[in-house]
Amino acid sequence: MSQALAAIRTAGMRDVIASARALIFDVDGTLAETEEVHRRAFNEAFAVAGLDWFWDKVTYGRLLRVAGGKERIRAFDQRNAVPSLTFADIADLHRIKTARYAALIASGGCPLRPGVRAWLRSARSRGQRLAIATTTSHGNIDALLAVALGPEWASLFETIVAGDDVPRKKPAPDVYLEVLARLGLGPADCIAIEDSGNGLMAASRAGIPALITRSAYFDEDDVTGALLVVGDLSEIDY
Ligand code: XBP
Ligand code: MG
Repeated sequence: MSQALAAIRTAGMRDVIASARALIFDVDGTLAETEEVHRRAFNEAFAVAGLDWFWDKVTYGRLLRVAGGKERIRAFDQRNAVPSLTFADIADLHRIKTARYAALIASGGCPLRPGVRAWLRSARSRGQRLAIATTTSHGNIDALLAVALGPEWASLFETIVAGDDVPRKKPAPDVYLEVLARLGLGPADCIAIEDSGNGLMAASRAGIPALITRSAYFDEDDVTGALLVVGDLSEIDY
């Protein structure tokens, strides 16, 4: 597609997005590039628990196809013929990881991706309703956004649905269906903003058109069917 045509398409899609009654944001990889902080928190939790595990970037990139930190730990443990961790062990390990993630974010923060802050501000000025649909936990969302947006961050979002609020994590549509139910809107009234193939699938299965902002770990994901694909939200003058 020529640059001129791409620009026209982006401008056209901008108006489609601006006409939505609600924008539903994914968190990890979309609002901020958090996965390197998650990976460090996992590795620090393994060390605290006395496990000789270490997830390098290649291993973590593969494991990220499994949505959910607990599910990711279980998938890695099951690579052994005889898994070593019980469900309770995994829950305990994930609690340590979540505490490390909060501490890492509090000490170093993780900045919002380019354009995110402007999009949130513009959407609110248009009267668009904002929501979050994520696989991660409420604690992780608060840790990230309290630093990035200040202590009143939650007042920006009408509803926040996290991974453990619904039976099935992405790519199942559950988090998006729950957001729609809470907002009392139909899927065509909304636009999802995502970074991964799993996220696109979850939104699409809920019937919600999705804009993809490419992120570090999901840059190669197949995102066929997305409304629009951008490197980051600053590419659209919203
Ligand atoms: C991304 C995820 C999460 C994070 C880790 O969520 O799949 O599992 O990688 O967080 P999303 P937890 O892109 O939907 O925001 O360890 O809390 O799962
Ligand atoms: Mg994501």
